[in-house]
This record gives sequence, structure tokens and C-alpha cells, in this order.
Amino acid sequence: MTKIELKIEGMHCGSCAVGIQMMVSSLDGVKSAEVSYDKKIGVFEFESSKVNKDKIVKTIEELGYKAS
Ligand SMILES: [Cu+2]
Repeated sequence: MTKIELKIEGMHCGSCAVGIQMMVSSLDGVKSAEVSYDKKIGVFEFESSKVNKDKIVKTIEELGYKAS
């Protein structure tokens, strides 16, 4: 299991954080997604055989936010 923390820019309220959480959680291989609007970070746990950091970053960017 791999755990990463990403800085997320562009969220303007708590539901942005929830939306990101829901989208990333739905990816195959993602075990947990916890996004904090206050801290502007997201912590993601996933199986590296199924999904990777690039895929998670891309998913967040497709929602209109910036992840790094
Ligand atoms: Cu929002």
C-alpha cells in the first residue's frame, strides 16, 4: 500500500474537497482518500499495482483543481 500527500489548489469550499474525495475514491485500487479544504491537502492510500500518483493527479485536474 502506498500513501501520498498532495497539495491541492483551487478548492473554494468544503464540497470541493468532498467532490475530490469521491472521485478519487472511485478509482480502482484507491483504498482511501481524505481531502482537507482547510489545509489544502489530500492524503491518498492506494495499491501501486493498480493505480499511481499520476492517475490521481490527473483525476483531480480533470475536476478543475491543481494537484502537486
Ligand atoms: Cu467548492
